[in-house]
Amino acid sequence: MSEETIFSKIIRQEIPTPLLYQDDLVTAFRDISPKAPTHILIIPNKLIPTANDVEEEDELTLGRMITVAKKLAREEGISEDGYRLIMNCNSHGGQEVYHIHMHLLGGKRLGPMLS
Ligand code: IU
Repeated sequence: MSEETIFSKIIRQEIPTPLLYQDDLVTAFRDISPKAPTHILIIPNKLIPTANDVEEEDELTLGRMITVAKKLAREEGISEDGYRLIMNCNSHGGQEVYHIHMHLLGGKRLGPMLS
């Protein structure tokens, strides 16, 4: 049994964070500490702690995360210039919240990804 994080409370709106999108599979909201003019987190409603925990039955959810990212990028007006989608895994990947999430970053030219 995995431990819930603050993201589960955001999904259930026990912490009233404005949601940009929510359906039966995924939820999206703005990152509390934005690293770019647009910085949105897209997360599964189901608690999946890390990319290592993704299972075959989660494939629809993971795909939905990308189609929602595409939709939100269009709404943010960053589709044409481009954006970056990132998912961090465990400590070497820089993961801080153990409920997988896709970062949607854009609105400026981003620097080199690897460092
Ligand atoms: P990471 O990939 O686990 O490193 O990213 C976690 C992100 O979650 C990070 O960018 C935080 O600013 C963000 N975040 C948030 O938006 N709201 C919260 O309540 C918490 C973290 I805790």
